[in-house]
Amino acid sequence: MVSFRFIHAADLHLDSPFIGISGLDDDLRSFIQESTFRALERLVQLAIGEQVDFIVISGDVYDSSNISLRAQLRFLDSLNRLGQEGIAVYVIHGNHDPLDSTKLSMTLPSHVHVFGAEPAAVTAVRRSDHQEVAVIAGMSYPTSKVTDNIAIRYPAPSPGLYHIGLLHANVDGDPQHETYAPCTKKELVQAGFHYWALGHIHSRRTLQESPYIVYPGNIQGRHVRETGPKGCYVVDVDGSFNTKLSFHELDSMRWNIVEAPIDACRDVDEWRRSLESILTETARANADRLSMIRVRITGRSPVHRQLEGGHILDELLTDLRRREAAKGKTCGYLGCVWIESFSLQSGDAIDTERLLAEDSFTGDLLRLVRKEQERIHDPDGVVAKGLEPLMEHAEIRSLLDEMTPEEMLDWVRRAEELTLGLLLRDRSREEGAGR
Ligand SMILES: [Mn+2]
Repeated sequence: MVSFRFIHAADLHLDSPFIGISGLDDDLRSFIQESTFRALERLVQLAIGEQVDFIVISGDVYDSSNISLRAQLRFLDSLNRLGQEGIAVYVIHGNHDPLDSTKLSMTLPSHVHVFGAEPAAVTAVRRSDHQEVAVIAGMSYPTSKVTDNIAIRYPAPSPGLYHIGLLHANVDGDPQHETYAPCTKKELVQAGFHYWALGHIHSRRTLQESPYIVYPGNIQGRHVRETGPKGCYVVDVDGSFNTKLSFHELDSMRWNIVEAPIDACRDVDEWRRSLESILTETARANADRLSMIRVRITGRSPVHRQLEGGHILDELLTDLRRREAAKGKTCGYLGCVWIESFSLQSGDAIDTERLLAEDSFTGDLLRLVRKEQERIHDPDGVVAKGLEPLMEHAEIRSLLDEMTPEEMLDWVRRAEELTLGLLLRDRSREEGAGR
């Protein structure tokens, strides 16, 4: 048996439209819309630089089943360049780009193998001497909704070669993602493959190391719920099938959530300066990419009241963006820090622990709110009941459905903060009047 090297990538989501990011000018918008292609470009360069024998792509090459010609041509161009280097490419399609997608039918070069709608296996060879090194099994989604367990239908491994399974699936039913091609980790282990090259879940995770069961994550984060480095794995397999993975970043724009606490700040300007130093630090640590940032304003101090009322945050946001947009035009946006939004989660200088223990209307209310925060998804809870009328509107419903539990919780916390503010203001007035 001989050693070889391959790249495992997934979820390229080429030509993601990046809608819903506000405040962008045309230049910055096109930089961002180019980012999935730039990540593909970096993937090609990595494959050539690392001299890999082949690449496997585990589904969702394209973002939408209405595939743009632009995305198809850019992908084809990359494939051709890999072909010139003798690097074979094995592809499955997933729920975003199933086989029945609308696209121009194109003849793909012979070094590219796209798996069909039934599980099948092909043999991969080493680039330098054409020795057979691996058996690659896979299946593309025929339509966007594959709800049966396809992994158990993959061809059984034969002795001798290293076995790689390409699978676009939700393994062990991660509730945060749509359940397509459901299967369990146990079933994958029992299949007898050496490496399950997964796609679908966009956060990078290794479910198991023996055999390897790996989600490399997508190659470019697309929104604030896809934070952190994005890229692919270079996988080295030695003559005894020992497998070694190394992660390589491919993203040119990275999503971050940073905290900017107000606790230690006496006034807004002091907080603004602390924010500036956070942004400077982020820029320094991310000199070769654009940083997209959601700033979570946390902590308790009188600064909260100033940030909440008026237009301070709006105006600060406009100014910081204007500055970065100007800088970006000279440096091509690499090293720039763009604030996606401020998320105000701070509060007044209130002792909530004391209020929670208090026998009063405010105490009762606070205890109720805390209880409801814990059962935020309970259909009988106050939050779900309160949202019921909104859920009857299709568009609002789809927006609400997209919210993460954390975002939902942020709303409730904010409601708590606003209510407490009003109640305590009234209380201090009454106390003032009674004196
Ligand atoms: Mn995907």
